[in-house]
Amino acid sequence: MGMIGCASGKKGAVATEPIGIQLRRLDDQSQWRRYDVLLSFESESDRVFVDCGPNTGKRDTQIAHAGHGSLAIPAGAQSIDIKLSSLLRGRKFPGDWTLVGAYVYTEQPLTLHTSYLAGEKSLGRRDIPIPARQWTAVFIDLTKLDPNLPMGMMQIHTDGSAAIYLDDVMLVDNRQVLVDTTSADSQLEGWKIVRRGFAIDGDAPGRFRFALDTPESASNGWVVQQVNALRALFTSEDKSKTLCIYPDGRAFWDGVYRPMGSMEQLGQTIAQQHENPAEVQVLDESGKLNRSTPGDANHDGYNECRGAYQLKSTGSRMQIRLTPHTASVVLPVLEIAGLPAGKVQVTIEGRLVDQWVRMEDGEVLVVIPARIQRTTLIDIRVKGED
Ligand SMILES: [Ca+2]
Ligand SMILES: [Ca+2]
Repeated sequence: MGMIGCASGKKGAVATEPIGIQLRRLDDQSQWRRYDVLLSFESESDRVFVDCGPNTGKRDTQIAHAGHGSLAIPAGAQSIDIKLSSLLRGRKFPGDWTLVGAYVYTEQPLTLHTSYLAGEKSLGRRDIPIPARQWTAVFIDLTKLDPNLPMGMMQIHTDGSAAIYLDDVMLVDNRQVLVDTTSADSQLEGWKIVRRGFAIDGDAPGRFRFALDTPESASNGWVVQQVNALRALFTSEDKSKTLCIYPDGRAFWDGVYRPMGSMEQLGQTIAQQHENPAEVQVLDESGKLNRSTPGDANHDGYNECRGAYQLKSTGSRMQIRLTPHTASVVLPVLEIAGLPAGKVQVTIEGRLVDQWVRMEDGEVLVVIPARIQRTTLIDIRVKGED
């Protein structure tokens, strides 16, 4: 098979770099906390840990994900078994590792089916489309693995239509705490959101929990857009889908209010103010209501997808007047663009509010901790440096 010429551009990387750096460069794996390459196929001996049936794999030195070698598995192989129990003998598994997998390369597009096999149990089955001539990550989520199961193997099934190159069999710990305010001693309702394996888990202790699949484990999985002490915003692969969650349990699914937990106290009030948002007036030309944010279906300045009023400041101070259109407005959320850097001070009728965060894009998010029943003045100003 004369595939080598075509693939020359896809060879690993500059040979003098350590493999770890090559891996980081080849894939944007900034979320990984740590990883351990078990098989790099830089030596012949790595081959023995991979069983691909009667047509045994050969070490290839033309195509590599990192370093100089990979394992070339000829067309016709149906199953590629990576013998983790031998590889990891004597080690704790899965321990803190959240993913196990490898990188694969093929000359023709195909779909691989992966799973983890332990005794009679098969777990974490995934179908992974592999594009032609592109090293692709093939990983399995270990976070739901029963630690009492005997150690098994990772199995990759293929229809055998094309040769497959395998490199960098590895363990990964991708656990990432996105926010944890559960121990904060402020008046905020704390929560903790963690990404681990192919899931995002949220916990607002005593109030609600949620679990979201990431795109690796579900075609409509969720991607983190923004997570902070006051809000979490996710989008789905399908760009039109959004999910916005507040630590008090408010949640907006594509702009539809569907709270987490019971929300007995405020649920009905929030549902009403979501349907019929308050009127927001900006005073003294200190800024304006932004009626054109993505997710504001009717361009009234209240963004249904984020459950927040959208404002744009022209200077370091902004005054707004909020008038409920319902019996009361509870915990209104303001999102303010255009404020200069520095510490933000928010007051409502002269009373100081400390529920604000500066987001990555510089916008300021404020949750007004009040029930508003009449026209109310809110003052936002930036005071000096943070
Ligand atoms: Ca290699
Ligand atoms: Ca709107």
